[in-house]
Amino acid sequence: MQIKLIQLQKHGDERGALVALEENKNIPFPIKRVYYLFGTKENVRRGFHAHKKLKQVAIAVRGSCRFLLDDGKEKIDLLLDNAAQGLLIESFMWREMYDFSEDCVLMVLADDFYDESDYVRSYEEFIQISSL
Ligand code: T46
Repeated sequence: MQIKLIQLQKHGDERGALVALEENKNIPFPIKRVYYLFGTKENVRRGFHAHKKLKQVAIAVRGSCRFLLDDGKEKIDLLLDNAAQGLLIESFMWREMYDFSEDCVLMVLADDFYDESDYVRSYEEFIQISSL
């Protein structure tokens, strides 16, 4: 499985750093929604779903967390701990997020609005569909 980590250009100077996110440029889709997770409690694991169509880019803009990505054949576990790095999560990828640092702010850019019918929340169903 190929995982794409997007290296975001960091504009830094003596004042600090700035990263710009632009649709269809460094973010490879039109951005329709942005949400962020923060204040995640210790030992919490989130996600446990795949999306039928949705594509997203996740950025740990502060702190760190781990992602488990599973395409139904292979699992990849990675650490997000760099505000200048975006993890591209393609559609039909099972994801779990865990090991959130206390200060973690995980920002996610999505190519569509929130739609519960796009979620596959049963792992058995995910494996069944991904093996078709
Ligand atoms: C994903 C991972 C990385 C909304 O009302 N609007 C939204 O845009 C989102 C994302 C969620 N919600 C509501 C639905 C639930 O009542 O917020 C609540 C928590 O959502 P959920 O349990 O789906 O959160 P996670 O952390 O398991 O998953 C989220 C995203 O839902 C998902 O698309 O890929 O973060």
